[in-house]
Amino acid sequence: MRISDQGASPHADAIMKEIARYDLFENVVELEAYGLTVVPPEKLRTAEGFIERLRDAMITTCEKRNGIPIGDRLTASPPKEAVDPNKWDVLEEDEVFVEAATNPAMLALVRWLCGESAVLAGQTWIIKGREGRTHALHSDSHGIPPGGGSIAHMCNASWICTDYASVDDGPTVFAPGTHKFGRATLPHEADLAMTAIPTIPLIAKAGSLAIWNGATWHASLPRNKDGLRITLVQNYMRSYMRPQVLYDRTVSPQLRQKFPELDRVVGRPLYPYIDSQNVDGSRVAPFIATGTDPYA
Ligand SMILES: O=C(O)CCC(=O)C(=O)O
Ligand SMILES: [Fe+2]
Repeated sequence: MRISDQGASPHADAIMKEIARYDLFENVVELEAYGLTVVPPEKLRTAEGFIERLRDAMITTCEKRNGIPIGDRLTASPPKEAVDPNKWDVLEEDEVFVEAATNPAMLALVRWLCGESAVLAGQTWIIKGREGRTHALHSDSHGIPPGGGSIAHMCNASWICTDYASVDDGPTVFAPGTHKFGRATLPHEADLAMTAIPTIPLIAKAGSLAIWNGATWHASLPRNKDGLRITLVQNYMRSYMRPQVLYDRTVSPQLRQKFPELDRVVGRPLYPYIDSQNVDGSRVAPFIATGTDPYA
């Protein structure tokens, strides 16, 4: 018997079918056990040239917004002060960012973690050379106090646009299983060199997607080689969270019409917490449904 065929749990069933369609069961188990998973390019079924277009769009947008030439990504090494400003909210810079935000296999895992009503909450680049930024161990689930560990409140779905072949690439590192702690790092836990928590570097080829429960502790290493590590970071949140951008208000009707899945994932103003004057009635019931169903 296949439980998702029985119709008793419509939200979980719909997600389960997508998980099956894209052969993501191992990824789901990794998300549960470790709080992170890496989906290889073959499972993501992206269009030919997608990851190159995404990579180039980040470079072009950064050059344009920050008024700098980045040059050859295989040799460039700009300081973080040059590439880190203005890195958020790239969705409407290029349609490749919409493709990245609406990849169906990725959304199956986003919805597994944050429910069918998950919303796109922020999108930003990482462009990192030898002088690039590093991070201490942290959780991305900001705003969730200790005790909130039994469900994912947000998740991070990051497109890997250059190979992460070894620690010298300056990759993200993860502390598997820490999503179960349900809290952020304390000061004595955050320093990678000092912490007693075991960590693993993210090793993945360009075109992969790394996705983690926002509560999973992670950090990043310095880059010890020429050229750039390039990543598109995407945050998805449950609808009660306070997203970084109110895409429900900003995304144009034209873009919504062209990309129906974007229309769904950015949503519309939500009664009563976001905009009580301009409510989308069709979103009220799904929002209330999350009170009894974590997959809603
Ligand atoms: O991969 C990295 O450099 C870490 C970035 C990070 O902390 C994040 O995307 O939340
Ligand atoms: Fe983070």
